[in-house]
Amino acid sequence: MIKKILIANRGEIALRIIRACKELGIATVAVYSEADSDSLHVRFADEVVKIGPGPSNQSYLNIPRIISAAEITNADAIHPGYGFLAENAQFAEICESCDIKFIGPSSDMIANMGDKAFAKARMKQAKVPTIPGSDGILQSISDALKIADQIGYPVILKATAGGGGRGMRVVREPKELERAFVTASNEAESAFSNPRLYMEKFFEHPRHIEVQIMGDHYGNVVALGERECSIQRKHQKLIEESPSPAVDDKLRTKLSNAAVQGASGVNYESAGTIEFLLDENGKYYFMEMNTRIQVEHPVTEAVYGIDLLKHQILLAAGERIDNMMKDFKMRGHAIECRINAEDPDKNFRPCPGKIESFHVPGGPGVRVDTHAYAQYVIPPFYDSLIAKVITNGKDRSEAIGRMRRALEEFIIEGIFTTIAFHQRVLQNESFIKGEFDTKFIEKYFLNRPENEKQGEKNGNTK
Ligand code: MV4
Repeated sequence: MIKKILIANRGEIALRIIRACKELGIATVAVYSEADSDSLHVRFADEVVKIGPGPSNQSYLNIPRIISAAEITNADAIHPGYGFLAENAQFAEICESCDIKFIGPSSDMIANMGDKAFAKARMKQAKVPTIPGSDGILQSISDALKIADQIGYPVILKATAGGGGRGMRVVREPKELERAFVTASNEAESAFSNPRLYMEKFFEHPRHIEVQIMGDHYGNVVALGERECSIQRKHQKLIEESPSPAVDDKLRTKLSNAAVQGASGVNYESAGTIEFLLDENGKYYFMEMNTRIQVEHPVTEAVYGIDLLKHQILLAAGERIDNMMKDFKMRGHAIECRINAEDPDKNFRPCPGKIESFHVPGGPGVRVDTHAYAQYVIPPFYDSLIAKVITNGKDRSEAIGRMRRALEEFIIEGIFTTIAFHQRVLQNESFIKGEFDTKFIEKYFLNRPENEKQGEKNGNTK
């Protein structure tokens, strides 16, 4: 059994992990940077270790300091949360060799799924539908031209070491391909020290839908429904919901079976996510697998009435799926709005600083995950997520109504936030109808002059 967990993270997710540990009777160790002394994860942990200055590479990304903190405090496991070291195969491997349980899949699994072309090949082997494209890595520009010719333009070049939208180039005609190949490859080399690319047919208006899966150490995998993640800006998700308005029971069964088949096929254990692209005709294709607990996990928790963090920890301790996750059923609808310390009128520029007043919404069907409070100072070194508001209700319309009401109650003074922006999205007719794709925010809410008419019609009057 796991007795003490070190949380190698900060912010709301560190607090979320501490909460799960407390309910399981597991002791907690928080690590923190000099910029985070006043953060709530430091206040609520049983033990704390200061690991370095504010910048992440000297603190939350500093592997030796985190491992030392685990050894000093005798922690028997590390939870990496999301971001930072959560999908760093080398970190997981070091934990393994130090006999510290990394709460997540094996380092080999992280490395394999982190290689996007390889992950895709494994899913194809497991008979999960994949997007037409190259079989693995593109060997040369002439190879790329030949494959693009076969699948037809437009195509997209993706860095195999990328993911989450980094290192991609859309190519619409053969004459653009060489340049795109060279720039994408150079970008991938400097960002990930790996220039290798693969190619796919490019879909213009896809939805991004992901399936939550949980796997135990004995080969059992379950799927916990889908999350609709199409409402995003520059690959940063803004709103997620479950179920997806585009997924009916029949499609859900197909997506879930595909996700279980894929995850079982690679012998996946721990919490994970299979990302699918859903096209305009309702066809779905594997895109990427994420080997971590995700920011948006609460919408799945809300519709299933379960605690994914607790289950992830229990799975790491060797618990069996069938002992703990029997008879769960999706019920109602849940939505999450990510509240960022950003100014939507200034291109979502981050605005760290002091929160003067802070009042959190409540009432039926409302959950707020946050590490912030009145007088808290948001440090400039990290991402700008300050709170997640999750509402649920008997159906989508009740969940949306509750979200509007909750955001009205949410008072944050002293900094700019994305709350008002969310309120505008929640009033948009297409959003309300559930008719949107990954281009939605660009289409209605980014201040492009040609959008002005459409924008006004949809309440975008700022
Ligand atoms: C695509 C795609 C269209 N066709 N792949 C974005 C995140 C990463 N997981 C993969 N992504 C996409 N992959 C094919 N074959 C559209 C996206 C995509 C996107 C691409 C470029 C610019 C913005 C985008 C926003 C959402 C999804």
